[in-house]
Amino acid sequence: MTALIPRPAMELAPGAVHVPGWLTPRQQRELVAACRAWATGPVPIRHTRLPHGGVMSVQTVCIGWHWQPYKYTRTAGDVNGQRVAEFPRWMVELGRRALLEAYGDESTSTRYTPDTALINFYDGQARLGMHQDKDERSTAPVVSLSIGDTCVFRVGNTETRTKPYTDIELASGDLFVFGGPSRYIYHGVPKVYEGTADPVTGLASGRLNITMRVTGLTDREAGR
Ligand SMILES: O=C(O)CCC(=O)C(=O)O
Repeated sequence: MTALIPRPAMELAPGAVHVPGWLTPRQQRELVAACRAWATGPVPIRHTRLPHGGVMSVQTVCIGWHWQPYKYTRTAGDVNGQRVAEFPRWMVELGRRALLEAYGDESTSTRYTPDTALINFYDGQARLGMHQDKDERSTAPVVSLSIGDTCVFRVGNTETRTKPYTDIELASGDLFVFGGPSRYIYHGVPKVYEGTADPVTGLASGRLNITMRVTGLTDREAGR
């Protein structure tokens, strides 16, 4: 067996922190099992339809709040009209631990209460173009967890979807947090390295990415 070389945590820009290998194999397996269940319903995983035609190559299922370009609702009007699954308490705790790991700030992490997660599945051909996560009313950090195939994750700037950017690899178990001055960085996934997943996670192929966010919305404001 080849010895794994530990990869150090790295701050790519103020507030944008990459923590390689943060999730244990067991946690990855549990997350894969949970995501597999959410992918079946109440709102099944789908290729999101874009407003001007076309569909995203990534498949997405949401919990807590349903995202579609460019809004959050409790029910999935663009899929089957059902209310999305609840955002579980254990996921809030996981988000808090992730934030503590990335920023080392106890008071910020204990107040962090994500209420939605976008769960993306990438097969070998799927990509995600450069975009900002800006449909949330809250400016709280985004916590991203990766499982399965390694990908190239493009970390851009807050002004433009083009250069300057830095390409890093996100492997199975990696944590990436972006908040503070980096909350609105453009980012994307230009490549997935097919077949690099370790089946020990329960994901035989493809890449799973979970981004936890704080919508800052209430049911009344969202109208549902
Ligand atoms: O797959 C990733 O690592 C990023 C996902 C992402 O940017 C998003 O869901 O908005």
